[in-house]
Amino acid sequence: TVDVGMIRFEKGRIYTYIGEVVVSVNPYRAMNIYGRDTIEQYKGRELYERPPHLFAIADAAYKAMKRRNKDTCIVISGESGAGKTEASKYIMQYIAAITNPGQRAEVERVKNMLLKSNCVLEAFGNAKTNRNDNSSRFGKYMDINFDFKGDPIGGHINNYLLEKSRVIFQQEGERSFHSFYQVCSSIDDGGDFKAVADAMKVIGFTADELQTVYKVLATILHLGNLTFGVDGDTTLIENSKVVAVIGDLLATKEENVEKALLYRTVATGRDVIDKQHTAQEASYGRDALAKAMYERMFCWIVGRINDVIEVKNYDAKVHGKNTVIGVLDIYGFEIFQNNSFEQFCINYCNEKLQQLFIQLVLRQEQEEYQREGIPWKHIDFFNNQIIVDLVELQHKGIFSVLDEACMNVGKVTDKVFLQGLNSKYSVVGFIDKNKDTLFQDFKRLLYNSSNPVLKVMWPEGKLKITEVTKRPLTAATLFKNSMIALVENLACKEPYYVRCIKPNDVKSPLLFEHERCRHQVEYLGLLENVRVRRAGFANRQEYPRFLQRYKMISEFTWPNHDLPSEKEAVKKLLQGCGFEQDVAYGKTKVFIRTPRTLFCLEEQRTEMVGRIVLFLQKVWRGTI
Ligand code: AOV
Ligand code: MG
Repeated sequence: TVDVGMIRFEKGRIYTYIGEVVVSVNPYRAMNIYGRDTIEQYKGRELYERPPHLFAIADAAYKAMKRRNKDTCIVISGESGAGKTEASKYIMQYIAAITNPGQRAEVERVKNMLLKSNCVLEAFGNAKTNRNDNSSRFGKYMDINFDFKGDPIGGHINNYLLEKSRVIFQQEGERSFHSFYQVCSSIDDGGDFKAVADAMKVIGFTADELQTVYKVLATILHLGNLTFGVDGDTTLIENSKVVAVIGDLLATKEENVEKALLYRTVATGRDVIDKQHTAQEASYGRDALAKAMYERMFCWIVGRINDVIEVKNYDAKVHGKNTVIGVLDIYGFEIFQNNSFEQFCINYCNEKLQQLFIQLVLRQEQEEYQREGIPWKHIDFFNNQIIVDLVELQHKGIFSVLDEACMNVGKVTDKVFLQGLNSKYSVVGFIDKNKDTLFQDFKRLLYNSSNPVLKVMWPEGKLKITEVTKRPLTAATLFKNSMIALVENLACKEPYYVRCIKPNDVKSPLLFEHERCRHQVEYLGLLENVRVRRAGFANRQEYPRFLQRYKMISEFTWPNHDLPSEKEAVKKLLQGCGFEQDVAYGKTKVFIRTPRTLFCLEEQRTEMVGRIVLFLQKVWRGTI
């Protein structure tokens, strides 16, 4: 399998099928295979009629949605830098290109918004890591809604856990989110600044909203310069000029900023007092503020995009159900020098999706054979359910242990957590990151800003100190719940898979590291995937479609057949060609065991088509 992958990679054939799963190897160079002409070649075609391509899977998902009125989803997985985000963009471009033949203005508007949203979300949610220069630091699931004609009429984006700690800390060789460099116009980010600003304007962000975004970015940068000291019993801000600047940016008084940074208001019984932070607490608060402001702004941006792209004026009673294609592009599996809470969540997310892949690919296959009345023998899988359980099981799972550790205020530290958790991860910061505390004072500060855009980002700041009692859910619990909901959502759609492989660690278009690829093939479960397909049938096609395509290769079916059904006609055709041993006949589909048979059929077809054309030309010229 891996050797085949290598040969294909070296020939620039970056896509390969395992059944209906597309395996994609990152080429690390611009490929001339995404243009208009290629799109035309795949439009409306069946999977095996053209060389493997992302477009074919996008088309399959689209056709299933349109023909059978089914919700479908395209799940893109693979480790960091393997090419998921690029794939998701090509898929969206393809869908945009093949829809709306009538050029309806409203549909064009929606398509434009959906495509433009990518650039905005990448600016704010992606960053350079040591594995990928444009690494997604958030998970993204986008629904595209279609009307009864099969044209996009809207969409919705769900975002998952942004790696906000990047705002205050990056490992060596990494950067913060692209957006910061874009506003500072450093390196080659200056040009992107304009592109992102333009995209935001097109989407409908107002000038005030854009200004607020820049102000939040600037505030976060200034917060990074803020240092605290002590003078006797008093904690103080060492560079108080920065506070004035922040006050300005946040449209609030300088002294309010200072107070929120140095004190927290606590309710003791009925009394409300101001308690001074230690310098350490103040630094913690400053960092929490920077992270929270960024995360909140990111979610707000997603929300604003959703406002604009959400389906409007669609009456299901008149037009029938609007159907959906979901595209999932998450942060891929990653291991760094130091791995923390974020890597733990990201990798858990990948395990969760792997579990879904195992269940669905096996289930789909089994169901299909059952439905079609074809005998099936079970194939064993490595089931990663134990890993998922280890993380998410109630009471016993790592997330539960972590939550428990976080409940025991004061007593439990990261070290205590580690005692119950002998893992490869550095647990430093797990407790804090899971609790994800932001002092209420900051929420009130931002809510009370006279900048209305900033204010809407912080609605809970209107609560009085005595009203805030509920213990918020921890970051891990929120993430776990969102992953469970995501998987449930995907499971009720018809799934299509893209499995991305990263050929090397040096971003080279020339290097196919055998061992590295073998490892990915293994942990992605592709070997089992191949085994299941081999035990079963590589290809299946509905009888009418099959007949339509290959009828010219048999005297029994060309130009017409006189058999009682299309199924009988297909049988006769295949018997006549000597492929009887390699096929099985289901209720509605013919199953072909080896791809070889299919290629033979294709070859014969091509030859016959050539002969027919030649014949017709002769007839035309009157030489016959
Ligand atoms: P990822 O989404 O899988 O990683 P990307 O899609 O960002 O990975 O791909 C990483 C880089 O590989 C891109 O920036 C391109 O330079 C290159 N690349 C990927 N696919 C192609 C392609 N089809 N053609 C040409 N170049 C490509 V992460 O978000 O880090 O998990 O979290
Ligand atoms: Mg990505």
